[in-house]
Amino acid sequence: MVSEKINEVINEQINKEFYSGYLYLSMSANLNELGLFGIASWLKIQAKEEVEHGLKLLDYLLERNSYVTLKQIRTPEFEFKGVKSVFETLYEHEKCITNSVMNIAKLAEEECDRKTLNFIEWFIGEQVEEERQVKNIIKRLELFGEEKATLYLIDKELGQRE
Ligand code: OFO
Repeated sequence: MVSEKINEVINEQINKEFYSGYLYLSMSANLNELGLFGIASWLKIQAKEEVEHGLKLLDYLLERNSYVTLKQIRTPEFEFKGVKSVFETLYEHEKCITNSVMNIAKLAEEECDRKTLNFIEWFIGEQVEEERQVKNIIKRLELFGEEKATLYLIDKELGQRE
């Protein structure tokens, strides 16, 4: 069993992962409406990954004979202000998630809970990768601008994600 504190932060993290899924999905639907099908598809795939992260945390609690408390998922706060702004919003969001995951690791370290520490390492690696991916898209949009031709190419490229 994990400690009460770790149990609580993991339950909060489950909620944050499902919220992330909601956020990516709401953006995906919006971009789909605008005709940016490739970026919409990229975002939808990421939404599925976020839900997987939530399930991975949930399974971990069950494996440790701990308690799963599913809290309410809030409505994503998102208003379309351009493609770069979508990824900037996501970058800030992912940085918050990274901090949140780091806090779980810190707590596990303080409590000498090696199992949780090992488990959460995977999430830290995943966050580093996600921040890098999103930042790379922003860099390219900054470099090439948000002209129609650029968006067309980026949309095509991101649409190849499987
Ligand atoms: Fe955004 O990746 Fe989950 O944690």
